[in-house]
Amino acid sequence: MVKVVSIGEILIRFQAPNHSRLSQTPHFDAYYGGAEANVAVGLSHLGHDLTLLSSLPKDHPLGDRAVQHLRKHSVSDRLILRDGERIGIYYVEQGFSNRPGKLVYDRQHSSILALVDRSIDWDDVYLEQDWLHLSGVTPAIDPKMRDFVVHAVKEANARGVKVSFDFNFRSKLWSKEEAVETFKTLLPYVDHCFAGWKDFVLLFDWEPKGDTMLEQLQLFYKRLQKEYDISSASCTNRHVINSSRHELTAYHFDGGILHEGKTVKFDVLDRIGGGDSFAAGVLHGIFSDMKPAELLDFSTALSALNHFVLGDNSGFSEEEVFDYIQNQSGDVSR
Ligand code: KDG
Repeated sequence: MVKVVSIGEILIRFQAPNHSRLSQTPHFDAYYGGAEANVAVGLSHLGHDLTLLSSLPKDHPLGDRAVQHLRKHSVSDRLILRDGERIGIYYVEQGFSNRPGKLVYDRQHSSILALVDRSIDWDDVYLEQDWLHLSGVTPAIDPKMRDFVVHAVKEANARGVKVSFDFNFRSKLWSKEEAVETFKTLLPYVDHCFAGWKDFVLLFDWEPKGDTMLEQLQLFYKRLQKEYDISSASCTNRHVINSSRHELTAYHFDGGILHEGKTVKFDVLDRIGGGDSFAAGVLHGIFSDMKPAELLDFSTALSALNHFVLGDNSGFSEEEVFDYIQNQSGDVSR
């Protein structure tokens, strides 16, 4: 069991049910999400000890409900401040066939910004912790969060706490230039990075060299290793056949070698949080000393499973993931 702190915002997703349109729906389904909280939930179900550092509004029923969400998944709320103005929300309209979905954020002035004004006791945050997980969503929320996140990774490094970072670029929250500047500041403190060469092409105006995806990724990860001393990295390459059928191949770079997973095709009920489940699967593989092939099978399967469940996080155990890898018939055992 590894002790992990994750830093990020818990958001409520209000989704127009049954593929109805946001502009027309008479009611919404509600789910609790947030990229880093999703990874925390995923890792907790895989047997690790998780704590989320965040803030939620005080004396607020939805803030209370978000705390219950963490507790239900055995993620510690020890580092959840009850402060700040409001809970962040996002609205989702699901696509169907070739009609694309829609996502609208409503998260300005949300409670997580209260973290910036507090003096955080980093000795307490990282007390007996092994690992910190972060993503590019948190520094994107507000310019004030950037320094906070950089400070958090430096404090982790100073205490020998390992750091994983998922680029998770959200173009609706910040510009490419802002993201690149922040990522370049953060990367030297990161041990494991979740990013693909497509992120590099988009964000760093990188000219891909090499003919195949594998060659391009290999060059990209070598560069991450050389310039930022990243020891391992992973990503998925997703091919969207249509909104309800996807194809996924995962890659993992470790010890200077790039490993490619098996390509899997699967039906999609809800794709949100699939990347966070992949990240939880990879981290679990690293924590459990899985060989690269097993780590890739495991994290790809966990990501696929997340697509079969409504909601941002799904909470599968290690046993359930291995069962799924061995028996993908979809039959119920009685
Ligand atoms: O990765 C899933 C997240 O994107 C979702 O839970 C909401 O954190 C979120 C965001 O900022 O998009």
